[in-house]
Amino acid sequence: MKRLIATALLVTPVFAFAAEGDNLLNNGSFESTALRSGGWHVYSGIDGWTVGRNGVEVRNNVSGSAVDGHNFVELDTSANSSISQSFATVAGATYALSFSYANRGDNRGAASNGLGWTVGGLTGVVGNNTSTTWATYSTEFIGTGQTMTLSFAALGRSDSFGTSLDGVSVRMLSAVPEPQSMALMLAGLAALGVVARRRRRQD
Ligand SMILES: [Ca+2]
Ligand SMILES: [Ca+2]
Repeated sequence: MKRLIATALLVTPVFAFAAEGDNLLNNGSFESTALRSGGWHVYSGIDGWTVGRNGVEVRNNVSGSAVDGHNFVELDTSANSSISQSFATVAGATYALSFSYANRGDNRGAASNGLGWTVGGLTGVVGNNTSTTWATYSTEFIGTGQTMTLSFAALGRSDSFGTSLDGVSVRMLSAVPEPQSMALMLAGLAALGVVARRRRRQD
């Protein structure tokens, strides 16, 4: 019986679909914009992202260094702005959101800084301080089965100095088992139970 339980435990993970998927976001590290090192520019549009009214400032190792690749962005451009990106989801699947943020060395104080984020009814604020060290924020959310949207917005005083953002990713952590697979798994476990009962009777 112990061996049967061990077998069941070995078999079960096959049906758990535990695998970290690719980044579902396009241009999550903001590398698709060609900028010379030390260059920066405010764009009304960049690959992958829907850009807010005041644009998005892409920087290549100026007023800070990218945490991933060469480029990163700031959303307090000439004034507070925002970016968002939508992606398809599987109902009930678990997704991991991760991104890095830091304040520029010449920041204008905590009241000028801060980055708000939102996805699927979850929301949060990071960077509303004076730290210039990149920090990574991670959380998980559940897919609705519909297209979901991840948004970032500059918070704090709108004064052209704000919190930097880089390395944004959304990955599927685990999908819900397909009904067929679930039926197969239950049938397998039931079969193991029958064998175990037979063995007990024989014992
Ligand atoms: Ca980057
Ligand atoms: Ca600001």
